[in-house]
Amino acid sequence: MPLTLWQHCTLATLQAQSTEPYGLVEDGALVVEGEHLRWVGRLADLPAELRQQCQQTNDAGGALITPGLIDCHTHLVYGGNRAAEFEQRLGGASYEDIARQGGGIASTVKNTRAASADELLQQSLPRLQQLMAEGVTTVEIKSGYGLAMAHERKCLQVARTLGQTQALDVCTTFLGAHALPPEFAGRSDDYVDEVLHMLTDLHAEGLVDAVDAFCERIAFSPAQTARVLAAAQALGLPVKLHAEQLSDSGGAALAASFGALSCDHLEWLSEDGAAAMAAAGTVAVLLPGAFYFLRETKLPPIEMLRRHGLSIAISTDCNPGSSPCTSLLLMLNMACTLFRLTPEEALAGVTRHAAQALGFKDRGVLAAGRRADFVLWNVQHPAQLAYALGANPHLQTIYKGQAR
Ligand code: DI6
Ligand code: FE
Repeated sequence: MPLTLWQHCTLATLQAQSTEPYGLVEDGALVVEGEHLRWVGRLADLPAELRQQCQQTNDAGGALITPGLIDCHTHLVYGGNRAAEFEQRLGGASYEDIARQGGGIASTVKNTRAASADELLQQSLPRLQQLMAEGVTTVEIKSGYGLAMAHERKCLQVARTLGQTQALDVCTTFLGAHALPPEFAGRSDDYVDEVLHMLTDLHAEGLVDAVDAFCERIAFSPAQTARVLAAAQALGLPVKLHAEQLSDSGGAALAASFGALSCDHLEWLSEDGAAAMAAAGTVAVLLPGAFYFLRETKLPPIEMLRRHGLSIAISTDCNPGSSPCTSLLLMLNMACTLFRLTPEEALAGVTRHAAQALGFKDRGVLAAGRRADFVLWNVQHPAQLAYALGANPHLQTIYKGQAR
């Protein structure tokens, strides 16, 4: 297979074992073989023999190169928008008030059900392209605005179509247990039965890569959540959980007991929850966009996450109600300014740790043998990626070894 050399660049490899911050390598070089990285290091250390085998040499023009960014938690396939609800909230109504009055997620469910697959695709594609314009090469997309077999199927199929037609990897997550649909009002246990039924069928159709639920007082109880996670486990599917976003319901410890890949939000996480996550190797996914957009004041317990040695990932949570956001770079900034993460932690949160939150071992760092997904940036230092607000210093994305 032909080899391609990239030189004249600084590498932020994000390798965990590096002694340099960000795994920085000055005067770096990458050798790409097919869809993978064959060699990563200082140009001066590139073995002459390997250099001779490179049929093509690309000058990166002094760019900073990072791994391709990974957005590990989105709900980007949905119909309509909730700008009117944004106005209501600015007038004083709370997110939970609106949800209880039948707005919130339920209003997006109405619009998502009314949209055809093609309409959903047309509405979702620009959001995906905005993420891609900032170097996203892997994205997770959840269902959860259909809440009935045909509509959950339609949303997951749209997500699959996006992955097949765009130059990035899409992982799907079934979030049937996102909210109670109106036709099941007062019958939440019956709806959980239906969620299990949908999961079985949609999994059999190859539409489900992982399973998530919203464990919250306005959504599903820990006992109901446990039923969903157990069903996923029985099918051999990895699980994730929206946990402790608005209250501490013990969801994180519950998800950890199922070996969850990640628990997400976590503003109200308890010490016991953090300990259970650490023991299970569960990633803590923080969503500063939702914190910001809902004007929350309860910060996720960052020091506690650090003390337990948890991997911290950062994501957009791209959704119409709590985080209508399609900029992972903006999330880097908010993770630092709002949550006091370091820029290095934030960047690891959208690369190495985001890969871990999706169960990928082949990406998220620049290292030999990993996927050749990387981004060239017009910055001198990786902290600049978290520092600037609203800038997009993206130059070029390489996905599976190919310019995108
Ligand atoms: N938590 C969230 O922040 C989103 N879903 C969830 O479980 C919000 C979804 C929405 O408001 O549409
Ligand atoms: Fe979410």
